[in-house]
Amino acid sequence: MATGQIFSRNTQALFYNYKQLPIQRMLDFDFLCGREIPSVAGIINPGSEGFQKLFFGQEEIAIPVHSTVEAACSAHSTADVFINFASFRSAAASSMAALKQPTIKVVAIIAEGVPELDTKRLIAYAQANNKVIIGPATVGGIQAGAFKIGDTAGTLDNIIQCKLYRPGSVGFVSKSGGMSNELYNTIARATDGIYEGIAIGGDVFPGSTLSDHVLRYNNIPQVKMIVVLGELGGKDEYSLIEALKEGKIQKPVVAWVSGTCARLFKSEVQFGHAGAKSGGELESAQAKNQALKEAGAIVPTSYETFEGAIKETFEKLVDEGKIVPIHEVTPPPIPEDLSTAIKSGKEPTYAGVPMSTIIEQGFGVGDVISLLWFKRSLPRYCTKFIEICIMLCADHGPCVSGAHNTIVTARAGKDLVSSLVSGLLTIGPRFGGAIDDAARYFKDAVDRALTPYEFVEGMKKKGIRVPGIGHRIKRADNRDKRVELLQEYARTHFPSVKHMEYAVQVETYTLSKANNLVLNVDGAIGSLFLDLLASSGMFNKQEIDEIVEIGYLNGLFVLARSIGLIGHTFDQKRMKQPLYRHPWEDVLYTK
Ligand code: Q5B
Repeated sequence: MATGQIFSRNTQALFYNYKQLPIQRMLDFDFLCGREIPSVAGIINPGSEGFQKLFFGQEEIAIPVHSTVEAACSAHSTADVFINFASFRSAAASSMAALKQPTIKVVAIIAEGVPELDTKRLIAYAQANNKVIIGPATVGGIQAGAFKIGDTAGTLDNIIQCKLYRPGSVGFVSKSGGMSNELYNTIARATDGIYEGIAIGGDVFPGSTLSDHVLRYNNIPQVKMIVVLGELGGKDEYSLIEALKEGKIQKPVVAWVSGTCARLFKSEVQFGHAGAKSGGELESAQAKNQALKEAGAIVPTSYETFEGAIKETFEKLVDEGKIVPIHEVTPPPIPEDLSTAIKSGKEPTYAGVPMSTIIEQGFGVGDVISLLWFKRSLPRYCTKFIEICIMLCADHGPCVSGAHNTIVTARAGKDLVSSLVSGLLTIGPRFGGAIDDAARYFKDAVDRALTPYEFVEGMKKKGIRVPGIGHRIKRADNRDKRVELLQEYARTHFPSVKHMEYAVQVETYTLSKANNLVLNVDGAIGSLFLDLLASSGMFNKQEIDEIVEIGYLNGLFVLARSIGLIGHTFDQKRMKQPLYRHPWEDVLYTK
């Protein structure tokens, strides 16, 4: 068991089993506390991957979803808390998987009914590996103003009432999660509030005990006094009593063990928790309260006088100057329904950048593309490059495949959208849609350090034409001006043009075979975009691989050529061109 702090304002958790409400409550709490980063780094939802949209304050965020514990831990190496919302059937296996991850230090198990043998195995593993388990059968815990587990402390209203958005001076531990909510309220009334509160859970074998947390609180300087709420059944409180007797706890402990009413029943009583049964005399609330008192804890005479005892202890510490009254802060107002608030009148944003900023700061369409496609603001030389691609690919005359289809469609009397779409549908591996494949193959060849000869001949053996090489009308002696302009811009502005230079070497080799095998506009954009991704410092390796794998780059040609195709549609309509019929002799047609 750890000896001090287990949470902070930077703590991030992995959340097992997607449950929207408790995750959103954690994020709302973060907002209330003014945290800078969300407390949930990732979600593990067995069998599915992707992202879940949630709100961090009024901002929409996408939390990554992973299909396994291992994948989540390797993607979020700084997340050290694992919040397990698995059912009692699968909680043990998933908790063990989490405990085995070196990055995970604390595992909170919410499920009730986890088999005791499984829990004992988890406890043994955690103890041997210096990890903390909170639960099973718990609501979790909270460090005020810093981090909260799942549904702990209930609604935002309750959190505000209990002043849990900022730290106080009291370390609190209880068995019951429901009663911990009650005590957060009581403590907020009687003192300056909670520093940390943990509900260890109501099972017979809790992953961490009351005394584990009390001993921890004893080592946390911000905790000035400790409040404990135990319950009848089991002997957990006795380890706390031993620690008190041995002088291991120097801070005042105010404790109450609930369940004194059990004596009113003639037979053994089982209360709500698996561990809360009257058992033998030693396990009775009366015996435990008496033993706690004898060991030096401050024990009231009844639950009703518990609050008074807490208040008195707190005030004594204030009088002694051991607690300096804290400076109150006002939490930010949280709209009751975040999604409604966002819909109603808030300025639209592109990847978090408000429209007004985009206009006021003179952003261009390249900036807008970088925000909407790549979800980040790229340096101006990159966004200018995107704009150059769009401008240079907007049109290549009326006779290229796409324009031809658009023109035929417009002349058949179809509307703008049909004409445009007809042209766009032509974009593919031979016409305009070779950018992604060019990037894929050039990247692979550069990564594997293939010579242009090895690369081109390797492609030939596989029967694949090199994407980005070859053109119907461009030749070695009739270069594509667009390619030259792109190369010139990149050579002047990019930190590195390694991939483009490789593509040029490939071109030198293919031109030795046929003089139309030039580096074409798709190949130039594909190779240069690899250089932009790799040398701008704005993308990590995984992101670059993802962009290349998903295939973002044909989007540049699609977007650009839409401009030209729309123009061709208008031209045909304006000039009232009749139905098109293709010359028979130009089509290979066999019966
Ligand atoms: N050969 C573009 O072919 C084209 C080869 C090759 C190795 C190659 C062809 C190709 C890769 C795809 C690509 C984008 C179909 C082009 C664009 C936008 C545009 C369009 C516009 C605009 C042209 C003759 C001989 C054969 C072939 C060999 C050809 N390409 N070998 N690697 N890449 N390129 N597409 O002229 O021995 O005789 O059998 O698929 O990058 O679309 O302006 O129109 O802005 O609108 O029809 O610029 O290169 O040549 O098929 O008769 O082949 O060369 O194996 O050898 P062609 P083919 P052999 S930019």
